[in-house]
Amino acid sequence: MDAGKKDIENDGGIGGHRDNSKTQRNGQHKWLASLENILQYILRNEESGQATLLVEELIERLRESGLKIPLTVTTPYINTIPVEKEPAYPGHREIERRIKSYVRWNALAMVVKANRLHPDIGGHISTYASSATLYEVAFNHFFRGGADERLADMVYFQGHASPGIYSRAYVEWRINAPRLHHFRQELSAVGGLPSYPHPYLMPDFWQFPSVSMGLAPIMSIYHARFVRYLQSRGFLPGEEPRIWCFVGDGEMDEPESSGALSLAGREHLDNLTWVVNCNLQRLDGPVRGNGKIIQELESLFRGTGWNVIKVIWGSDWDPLLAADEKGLLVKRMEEAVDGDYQKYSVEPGSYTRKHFFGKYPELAAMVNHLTDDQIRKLLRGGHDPAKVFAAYHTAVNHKGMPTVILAKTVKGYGLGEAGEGRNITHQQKALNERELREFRSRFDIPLADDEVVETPFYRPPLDSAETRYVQARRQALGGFVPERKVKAPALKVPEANDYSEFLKGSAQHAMSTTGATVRLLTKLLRHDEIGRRIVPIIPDEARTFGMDSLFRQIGIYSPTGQLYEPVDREALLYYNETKDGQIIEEGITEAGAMSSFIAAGTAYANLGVNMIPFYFYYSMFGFQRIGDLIWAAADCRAKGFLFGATAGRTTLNGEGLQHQDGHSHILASTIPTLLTYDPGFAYEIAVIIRDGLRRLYTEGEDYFYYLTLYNENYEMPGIPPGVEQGIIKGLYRLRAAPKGKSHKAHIFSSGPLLRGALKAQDILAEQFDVSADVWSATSYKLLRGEALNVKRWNMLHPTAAQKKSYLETTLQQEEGVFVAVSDYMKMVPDQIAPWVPGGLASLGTDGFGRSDTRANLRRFFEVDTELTVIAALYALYEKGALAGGKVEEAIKKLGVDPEKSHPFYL
Ligand SMILES: Cc1ncc(C[n+]2csc(CCOP(=O)(O)OP(=O)(O)O)c2C)c(N)n1
Ligand SMILES: [Mg+2]
Repeated sequence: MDAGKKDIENDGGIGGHRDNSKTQRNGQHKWLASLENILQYILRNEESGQATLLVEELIERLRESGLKIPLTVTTPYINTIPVEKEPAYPGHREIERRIKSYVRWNALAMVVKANRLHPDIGGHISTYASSATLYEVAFNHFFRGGADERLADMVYFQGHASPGIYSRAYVEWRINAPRLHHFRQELSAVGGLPSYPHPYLMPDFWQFPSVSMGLAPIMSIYHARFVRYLQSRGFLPGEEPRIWCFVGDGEMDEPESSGALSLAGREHLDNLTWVVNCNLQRLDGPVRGNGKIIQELESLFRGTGWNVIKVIWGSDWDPLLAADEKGLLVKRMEEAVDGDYQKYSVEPGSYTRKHFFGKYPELAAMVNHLTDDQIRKLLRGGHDPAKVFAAYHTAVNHKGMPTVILAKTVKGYGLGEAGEGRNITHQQKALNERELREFRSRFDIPLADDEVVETPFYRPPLDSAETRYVQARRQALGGFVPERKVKAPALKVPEANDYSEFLKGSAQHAMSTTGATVRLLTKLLRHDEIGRRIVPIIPDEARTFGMDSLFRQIGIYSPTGQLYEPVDREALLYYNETKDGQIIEEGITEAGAMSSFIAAGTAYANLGVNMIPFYFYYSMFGFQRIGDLIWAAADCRAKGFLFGATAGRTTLNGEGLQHQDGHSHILASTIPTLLTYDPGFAYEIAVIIRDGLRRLYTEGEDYFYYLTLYNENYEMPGIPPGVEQGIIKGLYRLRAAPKGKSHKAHIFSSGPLLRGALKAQDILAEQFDVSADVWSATSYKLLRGEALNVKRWNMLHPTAAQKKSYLETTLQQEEGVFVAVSDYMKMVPDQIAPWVPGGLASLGTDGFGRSDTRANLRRFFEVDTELTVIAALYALYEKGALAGGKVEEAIKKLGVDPEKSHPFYL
């Protein structure tokens, strides 16, 4: 470094200006000499890793001196790893090629067969056809398995490549032929195979769902980061697993794919390797027909701190590039756009000779010694095991940065006229006899012409050289991949008395359900067994939820600790970043926070350790914003607790249309394994969380929870006797009405609106001669689920003794009318209407939110105390128990304008 600096200084003026031509020439001469010195120095220091630093410093100083240095984030359109740096290939190339060919064949056969039997069943051939080498090199040499207590690598497979992954498992003798025969026929008696990677459907095989484009990329980044978090906190003492993510080049257009790249760069996640399969095509056509996706991605990744390895050209190109003294070949490679390259993959070699090489006579002359067929077969890098191996080898040994491998391939490679490089190839599922034979011959599958028609699966016998090779490689690498194994031992969760302060009420002290939950969390964090395992996750909203007290108590995770003196250092609750911090404070990324939830919530299966995510977020920015990731969490069998805070369309009062959530419970109700609750009191929350911890971490059930939390402060009552089961099941009588009235009604309510319902009870009794019981409906979703379950059983067993659901049993003796009111849309309580005797009249917050006071909003949405009273009276009128005039009188008396606008349409 010093020598380099000295040379620059001796020159006395890089970037300086000379004003006559003689001195200019002298200056140039000196510069060139200095440059040569620098170059020599750089080359001498290349191995020590100093070279990059030196070049960077040089550029920096040139810039400082005022020179306009062009920003270049791309490198030439050639392989990043020069031939002379490629390591020797450690495997048996010929055997590996045969194995790969069989995997290719079965992957194709399973799709063709399934579609022959069931023409609409779908499936994909061309994605795996383009990525077979990318996977096979990894299976034979890189993916580590989880035998011997070691943590297996976590691999996010490209979803549409799943036939290839099943086929690999078949060739490894892990899956049998009947299952391959039933690809996409999961409901068959033998148990088929799901279309795509779904841990929910194959919990001992797949680890991560990846087919909703963009989710796997972002999940993989947060997974790699979560592994570092666990290491920092002392949970993963052994060898670190690697996270691999295989992404489509079209998939890179999803915002989620690129949205978290800078996190991986910033946190130096060198345990993460991405492989972007750049087959230049997506579903409809080229990804960047008029440009070059590899170059575009290179600049994107480089700009966010990734190590980029381009694998563009196969070994056949090496001699051509070596002979390219004038740089014409590289120039032509850079000129051609992806649309051209796609064309070269479908046309004969003569076309490429004329249009690619032929543009410059000297370049054309360079391929005179090649036949058209040889030109056609010039391999792309992603199909060349030597190049792919070199890239993986470099990637896994690269320290301090995540690595992305941009591998150029051909979509539908090997399909020939049936689809290779064609725009239709993504959806190609049927090959005719001739096409099948050609594929068979191209990959030397040992099947006779007449056998090919039936597309039988093929795998070498158990004692064959190929099977032994496959098994030996996997054994050497520590077992099979993918494999999902639950190893985490059950936890001892807190006892009843740990919750007692939340059960006894807040004694005139007003607090919100959010505040109560944060207090409960603070308490649980101190618990011996589970305290350390809780992973609080917050996307920049801790102060809103009153969680800032946790900053100090357990620290915010930062891989670098705190390099600065925080401005609030003097305050008790200062912003405390530490290397072993427990809080994951994501910044403003709900998608990132949810990805952390998934990483933490699946640690019991993927990392052998039970972790308990508590993710607090603005409820409006949950299901609505990142619903697909929540769906993926369910698919992953993630466990943990989601807290939709600042919930309720009227309870979150000042924020208006884009913040006020009155429908997340509807969206949440679509997820089968999600247990949803809308609690109104601290004791309800304590009961739900206590039961949840037991179910998830002691009983080992694969569910997760959603609780809506509010910011309205009020006194928390103590728990009435005997209501725990009701809280958990979704409904219990909170306060019975005064007896001896002429009419009977019931009000179901939840969240903060419970208080309005209790007031309505008083008004109904005092002013309208109605005794109305108030019920807390903690979960309409769970009530409906159980009721449907019972009804279904009864329907299918009509002569057996008919069963009754909890809802039916609970309400069967009740008389009178039923109304429901919550801070959610009417459809939420309507879910249970079929089982409510005499039907249910629901009030709810249908419509766009407004910013105003709670009282005004509750009147506007017609969910306040007065409207609840009116709804009960009207229900009595509908039943014939009360005259219409009485209801009209009540409307007047209660000061409700009957001509007010309907909030849903306003
Ligand atoms: C979020 C989402 N949108 C759309 C799709 C439908 N889809 C499936 S594959 C595909 C094209 C994928 O192209 P690419 O990522 O380049 O993968 P390739 O098959 O070329 O490797 C599309 C649009 C999807 N699966 N997920
Ligand atoms: Mg593609």
